[in-house]
Amino acid sequence: MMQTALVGNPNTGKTSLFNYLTGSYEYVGNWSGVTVEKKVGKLKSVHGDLIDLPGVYSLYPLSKDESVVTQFFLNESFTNIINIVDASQLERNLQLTIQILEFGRPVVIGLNMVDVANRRGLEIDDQLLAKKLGTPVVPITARNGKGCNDLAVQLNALDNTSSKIPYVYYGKIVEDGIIRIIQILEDEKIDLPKRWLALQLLEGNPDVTSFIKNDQITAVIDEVEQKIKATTSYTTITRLIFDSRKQWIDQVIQESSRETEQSKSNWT
Ligand code: GDP
Ligand code: K
Ligand code: MG
Repeated sequence: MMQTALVGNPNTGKTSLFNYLTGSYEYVGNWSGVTVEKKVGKLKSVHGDLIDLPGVYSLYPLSKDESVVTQFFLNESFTNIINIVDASQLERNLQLTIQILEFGRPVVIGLNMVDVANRRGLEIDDQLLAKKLGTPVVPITARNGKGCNDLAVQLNALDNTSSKIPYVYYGKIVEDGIIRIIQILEDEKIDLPKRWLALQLLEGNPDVTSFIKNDQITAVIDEVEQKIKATTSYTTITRLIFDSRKQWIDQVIQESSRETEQSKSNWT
Protein backbone atom coordinates (compact mmCIF):
# COMPACT_ATOMS: atom_id res chain seq x y z
CA MET A 1 0.00 0.00 0.00
CA MET A 2 1.23 3.46 -0.91
CA GLN A 3 2.46 5.71 1.93
CA THR A 4 2.71 9.33 0.84
CA ALA A 5 4.33 12.04 2.95
CA LEU A 6 2.98 15.59 2.63
CA VAL A 7 5.82 18.03 3.19
CA GLY A 8 6.17 21.79 2.84
CA ASN A 9 6.88 25.15 4.48
CA PRO A 10 4.38 26.46 7.06
CA ASN A 11 1.23 28.10 5.64
CA THR A 12 1.62 26.73 2.12
CA GLY A 13 -1.75 24.95 1.98
CA LYS A 14 -0.86 21.50 3.35
CA THR A 15 -4.00 21.12 5.43
CA SER A 16 -6.20 22.38 2.58
CA LEU A 17 -4.63 19.84 0.21
CA PHE A 18 -4.79 17.08 2.81
CA ASN A 19 -8.51 17.64 3.29
CA TYR A 20 -9.09 17.61 -0.45
CA LEU A 21 -7.12 14.43 -1.18
CA THR A 22 -8.30 12.33 1.74
CA GLY A 23 -11.79 11.08 2.40
CA SER A 24 -11.87 9.50 5.80
CA TYR A 25 -9.50 11.12 8.21
CA GLU A 26 -7.81 9.09 10.83
CA TYR A 27 -6.58 10.78 13.93
CA VAL A 28 -3.58 8.82 15.12
CA GLY A 29 -2.61 10.81 18.21
CA ASN A 30 0.57 12.80 18.60
CA TRP A 31 4.00 12.34 17.09
CA SER A 32 6.28 10.87 19.73
CA GLY A 33 7.85 13.39 22.09
CA VAL A 34 5.91 16.42 20.86
CA THR A 35 2.42 17.86 21.07
CA VAL A 36 2.03 17.98 17.30
CA GLU A 37 -0.98 16.04 16.15
CA LYS A 38 -0.25 13.15 13.79
CA LYS A 39 -2.70 13.10 10.91
CA VAL A 40 -2.98 10.20 8.50
CA GLY A 41 -5.79 10.06 5.94
CA LYS A 42 -6.91 7.54 3.32
CA LEU A 43 -6.26 8.87 -0.17
CA LYS A 44 -9.50 9.06 -2.16
CA SER A 45 -8.10 8.20 -5.56
CA VAL A 46 -5.52 5.56 -4.70
CA HIS A 47 -5.12 2.69 -2.27
CA GLY A 48 -2.86 4.49 0.15
CA ASP A 49 -2.31 6.77 3.11
CA LEU A 50 -1.42 10.43 3.16
CA ILE A 51 0.68 11.53 6.14
CA ASP A 52 0.51 15.23 7.05
CA LEU A 53 3.81 16.47 8.47
CA PRO A 54 4.47 19.73 10.37
CA GLY A 55 5.49 22.70 8.22
CA VAL A 56 9.27 23.25 8.02
CA TYR A 57 11.65 25.50 6.07
CA SER A 58 14.47 22.96 6.13
CA LEU A 59 15.23 19.40 7.23
CA TYR A 60 17.63 21.00 9.72
CA PRO A 61 15.30 21.15 12.74
CA LEU A 62 15.23 24.30 14.86
CA SER A 63 12.71 22.91 17.33
CA LYS A 64 11.29 19.60 18.61
CA ASP A 65 8.26 20.04 16.35
CA GLU A 66 10.49 20.42 13.31
CA SER A 67 12.39 17.28 14.36
CA VAL A 68 9.24 15.31 13.55
CA VAL A 69 9.90 15.73 9.83
CA THR A 70 13.61 14.87 10.04
CA GLN A 71 12.92 11.83 12.22
CA PHE A 72 10.26 10.74 9.74
CA PHE A 73 12.82 10.82 6.91
CA LEU A 74 15.35 8.91 9.03
CA ASN A 75 13.09 6.23 10.50
CA GLU A 76 9.87 5.70 8.57
CA SER A 77 9.40 3.77 5.39
CA PHE A 78 7.28 5.63 2.86
CA THR A 79 6.69 5.35 -0.87
CA ASN A 80 6.77 8.90 -2.17
CA ILE A 81 6.35 12.56 -1.32
CA ILE A 82 4.02 15.43 -2.15
CA ASN A 83 6.00 18.63 -1.68
CA ILE A 84 3.65 21.60 -1.57
CA VAL A 85 5.38 24.80 -2.61
CA ASP A 86 4.23 28.42 -2.29
CA ALA A 87 4.64 29.89 -5.78
CA SER A 88 4.83 33.40 -4.35
CA GLN A 89 7.75 32.42 -2.07
CA LEU A 90 9.67 30.12 -4.40
CA GLU A 91 13.15 31.17 -3.33
CA ARG A 92 12.55 30.24 0.30
CA ASN A 93 10.41 27.16 -0.42
CA LEU A 94 12.89 25.54 -2.81
CA GLN A 95 15.55 25.30 -0.05
CA LEU A 96 13.41 22.50 1.41
CA THR A 97 12.60 21.08 -2.05
CA ILE A 98 16.32 20.54 -2.81
CA GLN A 99 16.81 18.60 0.42
CA ILE A 100 13.72 16.50 -0.32
CA LEU A 101 14.89 15.76 -3.87
CA GLU A 102 18.38 14.90 -2.59
CA PHE A 103 16.70 12.16 -0.54
CA GLY A 104 15.98 10.40 -3.81
CA ARG A 105 12.40 9.25 -3.24
CA PRO A 106 9.80 10.00 -5.99
CA VAL A 107 8.40 13.51 -5.50
CA VAL A 108 5.51 15.41 -7.05
CA ILE A 109 5.43 19.14 -6.43
CA GLY A 110 2.11 20.87 -5.83
CA LEU A 111 2.71 24.44 -6.92
CA ASN A 112 0.23 26.32 -4.75
CA MET A 113 -0.65 30.03 -4.32
CA VAL A 114 -0.25 30.63 -8.05
CA ASP A 115 -3.05 33.21 -7.72
CA VAL A 116 -0.97 35.15 -5.18
CA ALA A 117 2.14 34.96 -7.36
CA ASN A 118 0.17 36.17 -10.42
CA ARG A 119 -1.29 39.07 -8.47
CA ARG A 120 2.25 40.09 -7.59
CA GLY A 121 3.12 40.02 -11.27
CA LEU A 122 5.03 36.75 -11.28
CA GLU A 123 4.26 34.13 -13.91
CA ILE A 124 5.74 30.66 -13.54
CA ASP A 125 6.08 28.20 -16.40
CA ASP A 126 5.31 25.02 -14.43
CA GLN A 127 6.49 22.69 -17.21
CA LEU A 128 9.83 24.46 -17.41
CA LEU A 129 10.08 24.46 -13.62
CA ALA A 130 9.44 20.70 -13.65
CA LYS A 131 12.20 20.25 -16.22
CA LYS A 132 14.70 22.34 -14.25
CA LEU A 133 13.86 20.59 -10.95
CA GLY A 134 13.77 17.14 -12.57
CA THR A 135 10.43 16.17 -11.03
CA PRO A 136 6.71 16.59 -11.89
CA VAL A 137 5.11 19.93 -10.97
CA VAL A 138 1.33 20.42 -10.84
CA PRO A 139 -0.17 23.91 -10.37
CA ILE A 140 -2.95 23.78 -7.78
CA THR A 141 -5.23 26.01 -5.76
CA ALA A 142 -5.44 23.99 -2.58
CA ARG A 143 -8.09 26.30 -1.12
CA ASN A 144 -10.71 25.37 -3.71
CA GLY A 145 -9.36 22.06 -4.99
CA LYS A 146 -8.37 23.32 -8.44
CA GLY A 147 -5.71 21.07 -9.97
CA CYS A 148 -5.79 18.67 -7.03
CA ASN A 149 -7.19 15.81 -9.12
CA ASP A 150 -4.32 16.27 -11.58
CA LEU A 151 -1.95 16.13 -8.64
CA ALA A 152 -3.51 12.83 -7.51
CA VAL A 153 -3.08 11.45 -11.05
CA GLN A 154 0.60 12.44 -11.07
CA LEU A 155 1.06 10.97 -7.61
CA ASN A 156 -0.40 7.69 -8.80
CA ALA A 157 1.98 7.64 -11.78
CA LEU A 158 5.15 8.24 -9.73
CA ASP A 159 7.83 5.57 -9.92
CA ASN A 160 11.55 5.33 -9.27
CA THR A 161 12.36 7.13 -12.51
CA SER A 162 10.07 10.14 -11.88
CA SER A 163 12.46 12.32 -9.87
CA LYS A 164 16.08 13.11 -10.56
CA ILE A 165 18.44 14.12 -7.78
CA PRO A 166 19.31 17.77 -8.51
CA TYR A 167 22.96 18.31 -9.14
CA VAL A 168 23.69 21.21 -6.85
CA TYR A 169 27.46 21.70 -6.82
CA TYR A 170 28.76 22.61 -3.35
CA GLY A 171 32.33 23.52 -4.31
CA LYS A 172 35.46 21.37 -4.29
CA ILE A 173 36.07 21.35 -0.52
CA VAL A 174 32.55 20.20 0.36
CA GLU A 175 32.33 17.81 -2.61
CA ASP A 176 35.61 16.14 -1.52
CA GLY A 177 34.18 15.89 2.00
CA ILE A 178 31.01 14.27 0.63
CA ILE A 179 33.06 11.62 -1.20
CA ARG A 180 35.05 10.78 1.95
CA ILE A 181 31.93 10.60 4.13
CA ILE A 182 30.17 8.35 1.59
CA GLN A 183 33.19 6.01 1.72
CA ILE A 184 32.96 5.81 5.52
CA LEU A 185 29.19 5.25 5.33
CA GLU A 186 29.69 2.26 2.98
CA ASP A 187 30.82 0.24 6.02
CA GLU A 188 27.69 1.06 8.00
CA LYS A 189 24.49 -0.86 7.45
CA ILE A 190 22.29 2.16 6.82
CA ASP A 191 19.53 1.99 4.26
CA LEU A 192 19.43 5.74 3.55
CA PRO A 193 20.73 7.75 0.57
CA LYS A 194 24.44 8.35 1.17
CA ARG A 195 24.88 11.75 -0.55
CA TRP A 196 21.83 13.08 1.32
CA LEU A 197 23.25 11.80 4.61
CA ALA A 198 26.69 13.25 3.89
CA LEU A 199 25.20 16.69 3.13
CA GLN A 200 22.97 16.69 6.20
CA LEU A 201 25.98 15.71 8.35
CA LEU A 202 28.14 18.44 6.81
CA GLU A 203 25.35 20.96 7.47
CA GLY A 204 25.48 19.89 11.09
CA ASN A 205 21.88 18.65 11.22
CA PRO A 206 21.67 17.62 14.91
CA ASP A 207 19.13 14.81 14.40
CA VAL A 208 21.12 13.22 11.57
CA THR A 209 24.36 13.64 13.51
CA SER A 210 23.05 11.76 16.55
CA PHE A 211 21.47 9.16 14.24
CA ILE A 212 24.84 8.32 12.65
CA LYS A 213 27.43 9.08 15.40
CA ASN A 214 30.75 8.22 13.78
CA ASP A 215 34.10 9.66 14.95
CA GLN A 216 35.75 9.25 11.55
CA ILE A 217 33.00 11.34 9.97
CA THR A 218 33.30 13.99 12.70
CA ALA A 219 37.02 14.26 11.88
CA VAL A 220 36.30 14.71 8.16
CA ILE A 221 33.73 17.42 8.91
CA ASP A 222 36.20 19.27 11.17
CA GLU A 223 38.77 19.16 8.40
CA VAL A 224 36.28 20.48 5.82
CA GLU A 225 35.32 23.30 8.16
CA GLN A 226 38.96 24.27 8.77
CA LYS A 227 39.64 24.34 5.02
CA ILE A 228 36.57 26.49 4.39
CA LYS A 229 37.60 28.95 7.10
CA ALA A 230 41.16 29.10 5.79
CA THR A 231 40.44 29.43 2.07
CA THR A 232 36.99 30.98 1.59
CA SER A 233 35.00 33.91 2.94
CA TYR A 234 32.73 31.46 4.80
CA THR A 235 33.01 30.65 8.48
CA THR A 236 30.56 27.72 8.52
CA ILE A 237 29.83 24.79 6.19
CA THR A 238 26.13 25.33 6.86
CA ARG A 239 26.19 28.80 5.31
CA LEU A 240 28.22 27.66 2.31
CA ILE A 241 25.73 24.84 1.62
CA PHE A 242 22.78 27.25 2.00
CA ASP A 243 24.34 29.73 -0.45
CA SER A 244 25.21 27.01 -2.99
CA ARG A 245 21.57 25.96 -2.95
CA LYS A 246 20.47 29.59 -3.19
CA GLN A 247 22.55 30.11 -6.33
CA TRP A 248 21.04 27.01 -7.92
CA ILE A 249 17.53 28.12 -6.90
CA ASP A 250 18.01 31.66 -8.25
CA GLN A 251 18.97 30.22 -11.63
CA VAL A 252 16.00 27.82 -11.69
CA ILE A 253 13.61 30.66 -10.84
CA GLN A 254 15.16 32.99 -13.39
CA GLU A 255 14.85 30.39 -16.14
CA SER A 256 11.31 29.26 -15.37
CA SER A 257 9.49 32.45 -14.42
CA ARG A 258 8.99 35.97 -15.70
CA GLU A 259 7.65 39.24 -14.39
CA THR A 260 4.52 40.40 -16.18
CA GLU A 261 3.98 43.88 -17.62
CA GLN A 262 1.61 44.48 -14.73
CA SER A 263 4.39 44.00 -12.19
CA LYS A 264 6.81 46.14 -14.18
CA SER A 265 4.26 48.94 -14.35
CA ASN A 266 3.84 48.74 -10.60
CA TRP A 267 7.35 50.06 -10.29
CA THR A 268 7.11 52.94 -12.74
P1 GDP B 1 -0.73 24.78 6.08
O1 GDP B 1 -0.32 25.68 7.18
O2 GDP B 1 0.42 24.47 5.17
O3 GDP B 1 -1.44 23.55 6.54
O4 GDP B 1 -1.73 25.61 5.15
P2 GDP B 1 -3.33 25.78 5.18
O5 GDP B 1 -3.99 24.72 4.34
O6 GDP B 1 -3.79 25.89 6.60
O7 GDP B 1 -3.46 27.16 4.41
C1 GDP B 1 -2.90 28.36 4.90
C2 GDP B 1 -3.71 29.53 4.37
O8 GDP B 1 -3.54 29.67 2.97
C3 GDP B 1 -5.21 29.36 4.59
O9 GDP B 1 -5.75 30.61 4.92
C4 GDP B 1 -5.73 28.89 3.23
O10 GDP B 1 -7.07 29.24 3.01
C5 GDP B 1 -4.80 29.64 2.30
N1 GDP B 1 -4.63 28.96 0.99
C6 GDP B 1 -4.46 27.66 0.74
N2 GDP B 1 -4.32 27.44 -0.58
C7 GDP B 1 -4.39 28.65 -1.20
C8 GDP B 1 -4.29 29.07 -2.57
O11 GDP B 1 -4.06 28.31 -3.51
N3 GDP B 1 -4.39 30.42 -2.78
C9 GDP B 1 -4.60 31.31 -1.76
N4 GDP B 1 -4.70 32.59 -2.07
N5 GDP B 1 -4.68 30.93 -0.48
C10 GDP B 1 -4.59 29.62 -0.18
K1 K C 1 5.45 29.96 3.27
MG1 MG D 1 -1.59 22.73 8.45
